[in-house]
Amino acid sequence: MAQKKRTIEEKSMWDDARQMLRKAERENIETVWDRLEYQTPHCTFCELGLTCKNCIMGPCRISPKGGKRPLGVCGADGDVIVARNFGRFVAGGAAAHSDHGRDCLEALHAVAEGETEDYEIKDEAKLLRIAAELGVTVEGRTVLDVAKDLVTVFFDDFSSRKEGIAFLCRVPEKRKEVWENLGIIPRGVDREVVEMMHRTHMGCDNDAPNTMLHCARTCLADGWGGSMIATEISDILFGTPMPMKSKVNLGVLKDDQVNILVHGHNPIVSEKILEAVNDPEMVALAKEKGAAGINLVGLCCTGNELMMRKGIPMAGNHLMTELAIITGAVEMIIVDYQCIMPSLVTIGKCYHTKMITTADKAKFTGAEHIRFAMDNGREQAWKVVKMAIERYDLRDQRRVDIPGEPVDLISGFSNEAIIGALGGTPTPLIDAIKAGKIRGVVGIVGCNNPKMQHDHCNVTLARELIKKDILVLATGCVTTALGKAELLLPESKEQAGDGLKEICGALGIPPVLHMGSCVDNARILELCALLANELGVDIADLPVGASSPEWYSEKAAAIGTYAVASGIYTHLGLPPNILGSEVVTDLALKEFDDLLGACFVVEPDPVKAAELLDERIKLRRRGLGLSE
Ligand code: SF4
Ligand code: MSK
Repeated sequence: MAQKKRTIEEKSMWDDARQMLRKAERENIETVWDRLEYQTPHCTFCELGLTCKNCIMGPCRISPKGGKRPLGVCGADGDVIVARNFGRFVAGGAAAHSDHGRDCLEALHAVAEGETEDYEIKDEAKLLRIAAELGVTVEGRTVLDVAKDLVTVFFDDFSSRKEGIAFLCRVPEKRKEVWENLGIIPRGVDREVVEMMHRTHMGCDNDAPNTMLHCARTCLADGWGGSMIATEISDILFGTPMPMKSKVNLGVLKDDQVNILVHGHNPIVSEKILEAVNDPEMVALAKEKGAAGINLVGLCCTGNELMMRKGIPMAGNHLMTELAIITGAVEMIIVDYQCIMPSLVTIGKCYHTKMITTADKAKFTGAEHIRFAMDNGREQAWKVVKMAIERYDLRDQRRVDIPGEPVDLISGFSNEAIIGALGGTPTPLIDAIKAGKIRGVVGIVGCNNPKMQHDHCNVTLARELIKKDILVLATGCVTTALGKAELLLPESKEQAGDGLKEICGALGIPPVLHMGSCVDNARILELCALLANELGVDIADLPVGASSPEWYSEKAAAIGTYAVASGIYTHLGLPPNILGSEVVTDLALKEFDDLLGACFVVEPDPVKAAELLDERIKLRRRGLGLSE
C-alpha cells in the first residue's frame, strides 16, 4: 500500500512527538517516518508473503491466485511459501524472547555457582516458590543449592532432552489435551526453533497447515518457556514488581542534568547502570561538571523493566526513541538488544549523544562497544556512567528543547501484586467477573508502527474497552501510550463503565494495569491459567482477549501466536504478510478457532476492534453461564 505524505499531526497523536518532529524538520534530521515514505510502496509480493528466498534456484515470486507464475522453481506453491515465511518470522520472535530468557538464566547460574558478586538473588521467596512448583526439593536446603537445581531445570527447557517444558505444570489440563491432540506440546525451546528452520528448508514441510501448527508449537515454547523463564528469573534477581509511581513522556529528561537513556529489553545491564547513577561519587562528579545531577530514564522494554521494579521514568516507546535524542539533551544512550533502531547511532552523531552497546550479539557500527558480562557488570556500569558525565560539557544548550511536562502513572502490577491487592487470592477477581462488574480482561501489548498514527490505536482501544467494563492489562510499548493518556492512574476509573469503576475504586487501582515488558506477556498467560484452573475450565473458555494494535516485530507475531495457541482470541491492527495464501489466512482467522479455541482477527479501526473483542467476551460469558 502506498504511503501518502502525512502531516506531523497525522504521524503521532502526541504533542511531545510533534514538537520533536518539527525540530527534526528544522534541523534536517531524517526519522523513521521519512524512511517509511521513501520505502513505500512496498513490494506487493513481499507484503502478501509470496516471495521465497530459501534457496538459490530462486529467489521466487509467486503470483496471487490465477497469475502467470503459480509455482516457485522447486514447485512450491503460494500456500507453502506463505506458511514457510510466517514460520521463520515467528521463529525469529520466539528466538529473540527465549535467548533473552537464556541470558537471564546464565545470570542466575553465575549467582548460584558463586561466579559473580555483581548480581544476587533479590526475591528468595519467589525462587523457593517456583522451585517447589517445578518439583525441586526446597526443604532444609540453602537458597543457592535450590537455585542450582532450578537452573538445571531451566537449562533442560532449552534442550531437547525432555518431552515438555517445565511450566507446562501451569497449563490447565483441558488446554494440554488440545495441544496433545494436535501434537503441539512444546518441547525444548531451542528444539522448536531449530525444527522450524529445518521444516522450512527447501524440500521439507510442504503442507501449509502442518507448518502453521508448528508455528503454534514454536511460539508456545516461547510463551510458556523462554519468555516465562525470562520473567521469573528477572523477578528473582531484581525483585518482583509491586505497584509504584513513575512518570512518562519526553518531559522526564532534564535540561540541567546529565541525561542517560537505557534502551532494549534485558534488565541485566540497566539495573547496574541504575546503581552507578545513584553512587554519590558519580553524582558529585556530575556536579563538578556543572550538572545538577544524573538523570536515568528508560525507553521501550528496558524502560518497562526499570519502571516496574524501580519507578524509573519512561521517556518513550518505540517511535519515540529517535525523538528522545532529537531533544539534544541526551549525553548517552546505553542499549542491550531488540527494537533498537540502527538510526539512533546516526541521529546521536547529529548531537553529542554517544551510543554504547553492551551485548556481543547486538553491536552497532558507529557505536562504542563496552561488553557487559556476569563478572564485570558493576565495573562496566561505572565506566560508562563516567563517560556519560564527561560528555555533559559537549552539550550545546542552544539546541536543547525538552517538550512537555511529565505525566504521572502507576506501574508494577505483577501477578503477585494483583493477587496481593485482591487479598491473597484470585477469588475477588473471579467473583467480579461472575457478577459482570468486570465483564472480561484484555491484554493490550506490543509496539508502534509508523504505518499507523503513533499510539492512536493503542490509546483508543484501551479507552473503548474500559468503557465496556473490560479490565485492560498493558505490556511493552503500549504501556507508554496508555501512561501518557493518563490511563495508568486510579483516577482514570472515571472513564470506565460503572462495574469496573466500582471495583477499581474499591481496590484503589487503575482500570489499566501495567504488567511489564514484551517477555512479561508470560505474566498474562500465567494469570489466565490461574483463572482457568480456579474455574476448572480451559483458557479458551474465559472471557479474555489480547490485542496488538500497532505491532511491527517478529516478537509481537510470536506473542500473538502463542496467545492464540493458548486459547486467547487475539486482535491485530495490521495483518502479517500472509494474505497471499487463502489456506494460511483462513487458518489464522477462522480454522484456528475450531482447532485451538481461538483465532486472530485483523481490524485497523480500534473502535471496531473493541466491539469485536467485546463480542468474543459476550460469547465466552454466555458459555460459562454468566450474564452478558
Ligand atoms: Fe524458489 Fe523453491 Fe528455492 Fe523458494 S525453495 S527460492 S520457491 S526454488
Ligand atoms: S520494545 S517488540 S517495540 S513492544 Fe519490547 Fe516495544 Fe514491540 Fe519492541
